Amino acid sequence: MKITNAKVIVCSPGRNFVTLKIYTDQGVYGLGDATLNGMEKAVVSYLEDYCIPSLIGKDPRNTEDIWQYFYRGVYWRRGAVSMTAVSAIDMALWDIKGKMLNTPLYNLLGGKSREKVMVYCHANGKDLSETMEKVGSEINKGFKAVRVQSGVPGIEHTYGVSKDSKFYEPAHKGLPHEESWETSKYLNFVPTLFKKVRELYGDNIHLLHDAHHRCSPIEASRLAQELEPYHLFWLEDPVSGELQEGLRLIRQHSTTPIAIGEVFNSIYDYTTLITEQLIDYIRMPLVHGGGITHLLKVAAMASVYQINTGFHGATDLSPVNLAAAIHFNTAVNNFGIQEYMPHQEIVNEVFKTNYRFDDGFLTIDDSPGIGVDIDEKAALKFPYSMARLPVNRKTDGTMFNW
Ligand code: KDG
Ligand code: MG
Repeated sequence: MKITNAKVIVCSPGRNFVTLKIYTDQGVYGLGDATLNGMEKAVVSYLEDYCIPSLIGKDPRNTEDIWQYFYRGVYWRRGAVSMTAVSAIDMALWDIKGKMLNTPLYNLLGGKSREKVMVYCHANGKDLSETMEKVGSEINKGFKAVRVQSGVPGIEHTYGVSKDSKFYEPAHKGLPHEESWETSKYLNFVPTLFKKVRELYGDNIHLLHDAHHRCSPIEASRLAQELEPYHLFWLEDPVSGELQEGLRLIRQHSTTPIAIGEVFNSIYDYTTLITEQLIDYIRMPLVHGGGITHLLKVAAMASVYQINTGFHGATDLSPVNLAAAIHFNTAVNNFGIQEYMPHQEIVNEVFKTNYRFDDGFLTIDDSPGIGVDIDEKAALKFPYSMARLPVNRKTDGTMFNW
């Protein structure tokens, strides 16, 4: 069996998505998500100019060898752009494998460990009272776990708060726009936010929060400690991922569970954090973390240390990634939770999906492979539209983490 061709499809039904389609001499094709928010074209170029020419003629069943070819075989390894390309290739090959064997992807990953996967949604509002309303409406939709973000008094922009009340989309058309930030105001406010949620909605709902890389280790330690009475499911990205030692300080001060790694792209980003048990959840998604082949290894390593998965699943990860993640989450023993931000309706004009949300859980049907298809004609109606993630400055103008 041979790979005969591959192409990259870029479309923008409401937001940009990059999809890799790999063709074989058996008439079966596979799809992989290659979307890297705000850097889409860099991945397109890496795939088209460097990867696809080397893929042609390879046997698509050799997922391990092809993964190693594009990772170990490459001198300039890792990095978000190249690992997103590797992820897309890997995902598409597993899709082909499932289709060839006429079985859903989860059967190739160990079969079902569970029937459905718990997801968390986002609730956010411009202030405390709007956020409380949103939490209530998400609980009414059946969600068992809610990520709570709120506008902070005295700060102009806060991560995770929608400009319009329907959905949260951090990328803006054109060049990056600038946001402003003050950590001290944020730190003073967040414990009040969670106190209020627990007062209004009780203890039977899982609560999550994303600090989005904006605290120093000692600030994050204070936040994690002050949130302890509200028993968070997790505190996400309390410090920036590069500073792994920072997680040690947080651990020394708090029992709030920690999730990290939506911007990671290799097992080497995780080895210290896993083996020293400095974290509780793996955020690195299939689309940026080397695909199924690599995440199976990361999840296996994490499982030894009783660390669970909690994959990134914002709307900038395409339905192909989400479906692949549901298969993965259905199969691995140490599944924790899956982030779920439903895509806009218009996305369904391009992607034909095979998953279903019901009462706080996602399930996947038995279509072979990943089970998502792309309507290329429909995709043509939505050409790429330049959009970038924001940049962030402290209120005195100092460049900061977004
Ligand atoms: O493109 C960036 C977003 O995916 C990211 O900011 C979302 O932090 C995020 C999350 O936890 O969903
Ligand atoms: Mg996040």
